[in-house]
Amino acid sequence: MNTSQHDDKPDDDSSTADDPTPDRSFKPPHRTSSGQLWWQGALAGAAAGGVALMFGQFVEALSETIPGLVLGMGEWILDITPGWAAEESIENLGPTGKASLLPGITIVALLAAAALGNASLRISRKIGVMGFAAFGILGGFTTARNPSSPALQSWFWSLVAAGLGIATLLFLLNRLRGPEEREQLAGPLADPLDPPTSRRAFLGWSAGAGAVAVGGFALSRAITPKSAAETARESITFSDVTTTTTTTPPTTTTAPPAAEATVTTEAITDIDGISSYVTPNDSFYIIDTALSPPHLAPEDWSLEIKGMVDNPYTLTWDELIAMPMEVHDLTLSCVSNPVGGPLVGNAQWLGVPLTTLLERAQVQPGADQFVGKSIDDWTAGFPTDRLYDGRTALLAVGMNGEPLPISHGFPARLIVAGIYGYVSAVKWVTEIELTRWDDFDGYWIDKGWAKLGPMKTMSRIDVPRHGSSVPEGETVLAGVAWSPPRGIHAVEVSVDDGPWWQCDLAVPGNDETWAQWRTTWDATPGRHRIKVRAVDGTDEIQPRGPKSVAPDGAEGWHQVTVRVT
Ligand SMILES: Nc1nc2c(c(=O)[nH]1)N[C@H]1C(S)=C(S)[C@@H](COP(=O)(O)O)O[C@H]1N2
Ligand SMILES: [Mo]
Repeated sequence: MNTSQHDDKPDDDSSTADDPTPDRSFKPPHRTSSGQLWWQGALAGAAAGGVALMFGQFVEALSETIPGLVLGMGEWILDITPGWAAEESIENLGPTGKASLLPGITIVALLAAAALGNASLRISRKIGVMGFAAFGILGGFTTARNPSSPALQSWFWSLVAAGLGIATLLFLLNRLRGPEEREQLAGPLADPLDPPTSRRAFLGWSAGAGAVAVGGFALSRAITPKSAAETARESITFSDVTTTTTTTPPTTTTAPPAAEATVTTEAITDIDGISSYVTPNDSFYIIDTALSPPHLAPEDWSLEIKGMVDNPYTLTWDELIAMPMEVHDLTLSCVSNPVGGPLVGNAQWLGVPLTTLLERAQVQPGADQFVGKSIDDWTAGFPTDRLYDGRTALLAVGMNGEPLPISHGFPARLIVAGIYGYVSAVKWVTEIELTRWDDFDGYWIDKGWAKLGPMKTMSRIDVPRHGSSVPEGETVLAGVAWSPPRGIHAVEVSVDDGPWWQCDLAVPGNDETWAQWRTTWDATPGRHRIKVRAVDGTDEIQPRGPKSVAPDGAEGWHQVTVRVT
């Protein structure tokens, strides 16, 4: 029909209409330039890849236990590259690296799919089919290897995703057939679209597939049901918990050695830009090796206390929250926090003292290491005698008046004053083992980090910010300083290597938290460098450094440069 559109190929109709067995092997549409071939194939491949990945997101959203294709891949990459960045950052990729891993995998997967689409169009569709099938197998492998995901279903849904990708790719490429081919396939009754119209149709279908991928991704986010852990967390109030301690925010100020502050507490705590005494849960730093945090419901949680103890036992959630608890303000820092960095926070923790748990277990002599292990097989250990020197050490269930957020270890974690998180603060903790110091090394130790991780004295300038401009005249300088469990005795600042002077301190209720400090400076025009250092509760000056974070924590006096106008 409509042969007028095929004037350039006058014998098209006759040759194909007479052929009872049309040749279905693909021939590249020679009428399109190779430039068009390049992007058309790539577009079809990327759209098909997007549809397959989107399907994986749906599986992740609806199953609760099967990771999506991207997450499965990310977990596998993290597992097969142990400590690949351990020399630079203790948290594998560091917080930003981890945040960009999943988007990075998505982009690489879409680029690979685009390359497959390109090759499918230029060389052979078999390449696209085989390539997508290979990705399906990789997806099956990576999603099924997670111990908490059902292997058979993970394999099945991953292969379905690959099949969807293949179907989408072939469908889109078929929109690109030239008229002669279409007629070869379907005979003279084929829909005789002109190449330009066909190309427009191809674009339309590809855009449609892309929209399905993007829309489906958004929808999979929206329909993700709450996990059992999230639902349980919302119903916990701790209203029946009895606490045997109380905490108070700072109410007095001091400026040692004068012991006489120049301002009220509010004049320190209310400064615009100073870190608040209590760090809100949603801005408390998060560091762990998990690509997505374990969702562990209290009814599925228990804590096994074992190893060198006379009375090993297992604690359930109901038993735990029936125990008398303590509440403590306590500052936690990551060993990879650089001087002036953000990986530190102060919170009010509710929990049971670890010594109470050990009393019941009856620790044997020689058990000089306390090891905690999490549901995701992460471990940390510290000397047992740290539990008996007076510092706070809790099996914590509450953070700032709420159940622990999922990402901070719900339903229970360890928290120990004055020891960096990597050797103490096990989140999602499910096991405590008493052992000998030489018999076990925690997760980060054989990756080159120090086995002992006492927190170093640190201070930070929050106000003014580094690189900011401040007006001439009296300028407020403010920040925080911490040295748990020794406490902060004084904070001093110096400008342009001039003399040090004492700051006002908002005095915290205990020595395990940070102290907010402030002072004023008569700013003169030009560029100036402001330095801070703290003096701890034993009158030791904060180490001058500078020393980088590996292997046992950064040292140095934080400084900011400002321009006074
Ligand atoms: N299960 C588990 N717990 C963990 C970690 C981890 O990787 N896995 N990281 C530790 C480290 S290095 C730090 S600094 C603290 C951080 O606790 P936060 O994320 O609640 O601030 O958690 C610790 N607990
Ligand atoms: Mo850490």
